[in-house]
Amino acid sequence: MSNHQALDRWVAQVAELCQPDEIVWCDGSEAQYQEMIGRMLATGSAVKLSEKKKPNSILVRSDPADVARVEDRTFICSEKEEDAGPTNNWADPAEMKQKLDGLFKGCMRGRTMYVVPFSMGPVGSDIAHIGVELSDSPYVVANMMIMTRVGQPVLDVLGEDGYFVPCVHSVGYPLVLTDGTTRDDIPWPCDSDNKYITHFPETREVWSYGSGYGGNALLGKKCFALRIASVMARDQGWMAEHMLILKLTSPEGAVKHIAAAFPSACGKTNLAMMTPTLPGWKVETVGDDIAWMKFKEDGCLHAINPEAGFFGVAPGTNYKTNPNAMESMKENAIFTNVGMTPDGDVWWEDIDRPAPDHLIDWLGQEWVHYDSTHKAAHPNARFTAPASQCPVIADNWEDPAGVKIDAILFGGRRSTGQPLVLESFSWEHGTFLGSTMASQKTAAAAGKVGELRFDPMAMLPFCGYHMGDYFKHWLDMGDQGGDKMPRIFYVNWFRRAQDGHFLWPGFGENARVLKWVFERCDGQAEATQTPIGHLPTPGALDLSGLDLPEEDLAELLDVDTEHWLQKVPVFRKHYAQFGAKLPGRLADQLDQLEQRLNDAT
Ligand code: O2Y
Ligand code: MN
Repeated sequence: MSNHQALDRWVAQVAELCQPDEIVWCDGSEAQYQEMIGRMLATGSAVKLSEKKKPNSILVRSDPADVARVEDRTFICSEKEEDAGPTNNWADPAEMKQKLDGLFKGCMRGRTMYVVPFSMGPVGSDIAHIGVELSDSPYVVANMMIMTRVGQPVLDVLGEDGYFVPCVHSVGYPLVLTDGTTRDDIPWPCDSDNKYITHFPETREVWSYGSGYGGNALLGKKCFALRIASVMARDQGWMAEHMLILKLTSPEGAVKHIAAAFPSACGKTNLAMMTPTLPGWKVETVGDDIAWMKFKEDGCLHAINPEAGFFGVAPGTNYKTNPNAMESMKENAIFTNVGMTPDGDVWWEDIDRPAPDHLIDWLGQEWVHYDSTHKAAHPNARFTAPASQCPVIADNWEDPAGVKIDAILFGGRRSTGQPLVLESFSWEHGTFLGSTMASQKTAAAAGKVGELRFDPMAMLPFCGYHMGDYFKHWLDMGDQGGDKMPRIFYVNWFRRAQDGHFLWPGFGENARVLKWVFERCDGQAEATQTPIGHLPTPGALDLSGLDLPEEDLAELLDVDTEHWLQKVPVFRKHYAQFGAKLPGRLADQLDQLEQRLNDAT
């Protein structure tokens, strides 16, 4: 029970529907975290890792049918279909509520319903917002305790009548069936044929059924902090974005904060924790996935990371690609769907040590290195780790006032055409760049590898309303902020030469691009105007100590007019789907691009 009558009433209503055996309120304490781990160990949901190798850490293996976010089972249930727009699955809210009523009825029989009051952002920050997740999964509770701020301090801020976003989650595997028969629990309960990840933008609710995994079940993350928050942000005049936030310090000690939107699986966590190769430059992490930005008294946008942990992809993460992520998960971590070595440690593909002769793979089966035909870890295997354990976490990462954002980067995977970096001509042109953002598909997403998929502002799976209205919101924000808005850049670390090699080394060398961005914000670094934006002059990028062939640099900064002219009709087709909701100013931006390209030929 809390002091908040509406909250207590809602908890009682959901309990009446789901019929759990007991209700437990989460206080956010270490003892309660250990209680969740203990419950998972007892039911076989989790395996304890070696205290020597990974202190206070567990491994969890999911059902093979429940391994990732499910975009085709994710619904925006707005009153009007047109408000969900062409990029979302829409469902009628009344019909969906009826369906959910059927699914949730009795779904927690034989289980405990946990009440998880959580703050997205530092507790009490005026950029933060509160949610309450009701879930029947100890795995979800433990993850939420790492990923968000949970417990009594949140209820204290909520007081007697504070606002919270209600989030209901069930794995959909009751232990007592309707006919009264009982069944034993299983390591990863779910209802994989009946997943529904549903959002109600008008009433700002989330109902998630059938999956226990990541973004489907940790409802503070994608469901609240992006889909519902994007609606709140539109209505209240702020921004909820799929962006990392980093703090960049120059050798002279000057600081700028940069937010960056890249599609999923394009290296956001690596950039947020990067170790610069340029002497004297420092990158520190404020957040690796989501940014909430509001105007403050100075007229500038200030951002918080609404999360408190990382839910990062394990495969490919190692001491070369991201030593700070490796250090962050050294202890007090939850690993999901990775391999387990005989000495009780974790292993995954491209970790920086060879596979032992044998291990237990993510399916829980014996895996023998020399004749293995499948991967030891699932490609979407994850680590959950507290952000406070990151060696380069910024000292101000929990500042309730947020950090002033100086620059926004857009980017994606583009093997041709897109230069290493460019700066937009204006906020409006930057909005155009974000709205036409596209990335080549990786093996992680459905579809042909290498195919270009538009992912405006990296929000395609996460915008809770019509994308055309979302573009308008960006323009409105720009109108409000005027010349105090962050500068907007577009970066591409993935351009390839004719022979297929990557032209840019990436990782710590990306600091050279960040330095140019930093200096542009101060009106210092040189740029040339091209039809697609301002590009660094050949001498403006600091390439000292980097053995980059001259022809590679030329190609990285080349603007191929023919390539871009071919893109214009592709952009027009992309824009056409937004119909009358496409802001005229963006259609004008596209016309102006075409004009500039024609003038240049
Ligand atoms: O597969 C999932 O449920 C996780 S998706 C995810 C997790 C952390 C950060 N970003 C993402 C994403 O898909 O963008
Ligand atoms: Mn993400």
